[in-house]
Amino acid sequence: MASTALDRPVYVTRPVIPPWENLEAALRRVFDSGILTNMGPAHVELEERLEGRLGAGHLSLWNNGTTALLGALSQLDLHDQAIVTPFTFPATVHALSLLGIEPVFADVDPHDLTLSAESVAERLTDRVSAVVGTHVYGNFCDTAAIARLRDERRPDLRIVYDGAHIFGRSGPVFDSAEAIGDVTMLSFHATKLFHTVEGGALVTPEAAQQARFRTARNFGITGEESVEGVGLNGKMSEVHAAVGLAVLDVLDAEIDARAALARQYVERLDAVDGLEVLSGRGPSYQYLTVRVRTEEAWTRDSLRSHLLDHGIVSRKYFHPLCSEMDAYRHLRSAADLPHATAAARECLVLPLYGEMTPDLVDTICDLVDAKRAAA
Ligand code: T4K
Repeated sequence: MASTALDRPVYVTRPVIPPWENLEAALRRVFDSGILTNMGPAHVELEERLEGRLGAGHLSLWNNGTTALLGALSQLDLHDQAIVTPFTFPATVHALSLLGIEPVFADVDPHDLTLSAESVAERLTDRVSAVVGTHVYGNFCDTAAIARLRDERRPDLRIVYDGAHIFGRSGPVFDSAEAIGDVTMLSFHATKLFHTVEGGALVTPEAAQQARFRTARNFGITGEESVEGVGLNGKMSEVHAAVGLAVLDVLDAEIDARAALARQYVERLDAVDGLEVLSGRGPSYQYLTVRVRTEEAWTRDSLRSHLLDHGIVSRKYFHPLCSEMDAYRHLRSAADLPHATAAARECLVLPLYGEMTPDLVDTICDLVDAKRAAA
């Protein structure tokens, strides 16, 4: 067994920190220019460079993923209800609630844990104005099936994706406009593979919609004396954009480092009886997720505690389900979500970040092996 004497807790992730000289130069350019926010040169450059990596769609930068989602939903003429996955970060459902849209939970696909198109079909009534799915651990929802459902049953239905985890894939983010839906939100939080410390973006297939989102993130202002519609302050500062540019310069190196570590993890963990490896085979290297089914002789929680005893801080993304949270558990749709409920009890995200050493991955895998052997 590799040494388990760690000099600090090992967290589920560590932010990508570009070389200090690069950061310093990027920040110096911002402060020397005197333009600190309101879509300055760093912001413009970052939007262009990020859009260049998308493969499809038009991008607007925002100050975090949650505001971006809120801004997007506010521009889609939603009313009454939206079908949403419960297996997501609270921000996805909160954004609907904050706009007065009642969430209707649908179950997830038992294999990739994204919103199940079948379950959406069962809950689709005239009261539903949107479907909001989350791409989980870098796996996309079945965007084609959800688009088919809209085309066949409700051409007016809005399709929104929470893609907080999907930027920073090797290769383009989207392979078609359909994969974007009406809009996809991205998060650039410090814990994401690509980050701007705090930040986010909206991607939409239409340039006209991109323009509407850009207006909405700046209070609805369209000119010195004109304000169109209702908007908010969703602008990313020049400081955050400059950090993003420096992170972008080292992003491919980070992806390569994580891909190598993930290969090592997958090779070792695939051999562990009663453990499924859910992510880590690319093209996304945001998370390395494993699953221990409740019928096994060991549990996800006992594995988490064992790792924690040895200084390894894994995370239960996403637990609790949003449908189990105080704000939502009273809803009728919060019951009877068997696949999401199982996922929330069985999934564990293990540390994955470029700075990790192969020895550390071996140590973690040894701990998993030891826990399994003791079960
Ligand atoms: N939708 C989905 C599906 C999301 O996952 C998220 C965010 C959103 C929407 C909302 O997007 P944003 O509005 O945030 O852009 C973290 C992040 O705060 C959150 O952004 C992220 N999802 C979520 C999955 O993870 P916590 O509560 O787990 O964060 P925290 O502080 O416990 O960080 C996790 C670990 O990362 C820590 O144990 C240590 C390490 N860490 C963290 C930070 C912030 C660092 O090493 N350095 C750092 O600066 O939510």
